[in-house]
Amino acid sequence: MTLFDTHPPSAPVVLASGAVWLDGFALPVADRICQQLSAHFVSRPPQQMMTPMGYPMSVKTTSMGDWGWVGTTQGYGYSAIEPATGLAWPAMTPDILQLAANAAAAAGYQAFVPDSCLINQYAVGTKMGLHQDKDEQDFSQPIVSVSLGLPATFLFGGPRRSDRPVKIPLVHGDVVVWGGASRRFYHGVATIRPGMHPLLGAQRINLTLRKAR
Ligand SMILES: O=C(O)CCC(=O)C(=O)O
Ligand SMILES: [Mn+2]
Repeated sequence: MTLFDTHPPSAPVVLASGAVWLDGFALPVADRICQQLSAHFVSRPPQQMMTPMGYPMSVKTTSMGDWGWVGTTQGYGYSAIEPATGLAWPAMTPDILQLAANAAAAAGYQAFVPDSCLINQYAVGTKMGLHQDKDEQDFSQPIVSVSLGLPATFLFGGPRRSDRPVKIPLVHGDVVVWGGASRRFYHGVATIRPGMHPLLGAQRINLTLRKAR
């Protein structure tokens, strides 16, 4: 099922209990955040993490904050150190922290203070399979997911992998927040189609903000 044939919807869209799509919520700060990301990429270029099965993930990732999400053949989890450089992750920028708190509040989650910002870089032709975010310690905290650059079809399912996902057409500046009853719902991203974004070119960038510890 496709939720909407045309973008944008007129108001925040409830996707499931505890899950909200905030259309264009990040637009006022998107330019600034894109500049901050390109500065971050100079010293911390996104890397292909590994799956436990020993395959490289198609999406490249880097992080900001106290904890960075890492994938190795030993498994998935959070690390205070970037594996490629042996360095601590740079702090989250104030703009990103504020956007996360504001989006969470708009979705009904007050006082959200993430300690991890995973930055996913999708080239054309890459995707992210259905999965649950379950490496965090406190599932009472929501997830804030910011989309920048090329459009993507976000797949938002249910508590079981077999639950049929809804297809959400995300564009630059959209934010999805999920928590509460849907905190561990399966989700993923369909293959990114060719295109050219005026600010970011032929890529999509996703920020996934979480409280890891
Ligand atoms: O790119 C997205 O929109 C989702 C990313 C995601 O689910 C993840 O990194 O866990
Ligand atoms: Mn996820």
